[in-house]
Amino acid sequence: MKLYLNATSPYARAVRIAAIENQLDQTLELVWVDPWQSPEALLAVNPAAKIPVLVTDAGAPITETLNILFYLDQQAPNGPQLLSPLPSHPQSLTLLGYGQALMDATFQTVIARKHDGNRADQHELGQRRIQAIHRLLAAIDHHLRDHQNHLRDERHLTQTGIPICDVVIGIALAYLDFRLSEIPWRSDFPALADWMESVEARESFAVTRFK
Ligand SMILES: N[C@@H](CCC(=O)N[C@@H](CS)C(=O)NCC(=O)O)C(=O)O
Repeated sequence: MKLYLNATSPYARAVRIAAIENQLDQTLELVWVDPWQSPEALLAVNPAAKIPVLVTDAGAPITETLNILFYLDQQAPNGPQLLSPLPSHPQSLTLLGYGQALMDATFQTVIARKHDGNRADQHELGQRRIQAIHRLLAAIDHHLRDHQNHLRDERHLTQTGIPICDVVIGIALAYLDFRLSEIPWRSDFPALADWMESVEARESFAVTRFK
């Protein structure tokens, strides 16, 4: 399998982490590209000119991060590592959606600033994105604690895997630290900061750190 990626994309990092957690990273050839240059090799597999793209061994390009994560989980030699408690836990889907939205709002803020400077934040759309980030952090903090309690009750937390919602939320928070470090989410939400410490300690997070 081939993965088209760059080093600073939170979406591509989610795919790398899913590959490691599913023991598939050795089968993954990394193809480093700059999507903003629209290179021909990328356009050939994704007309949207976005990364990540996973090309399967049979040559099928898969785009959109969540699609790729679902595919990788199905390929895991020891069974799915990210999706296991998902079907019986709608809260996992709530958290996955909020985590994805946090990643999107943060990434769009970064890109808007890159193009329009800090005045991008003053426009109505910029304001909406920043407000969404703050609301999403509060909602994730609240729902994550609730979800952890449920999982603990049902002994899911004794599993060694990590749920897909934790991967996406962990990367969204790491991306906030990397690009919007002025948002003081750790002091606003100390329980979330504690949770993040255990997620960041995983090898899959450590070896894919943003740089
Ligand atoms: N919805 C997509 C978002 C992917 C995305 O926005 N990737 C960025 C890099 S972090 C990109 O390639 N941007 C290039 C562009 O928008 O032209 C996903 O979930 O994979």
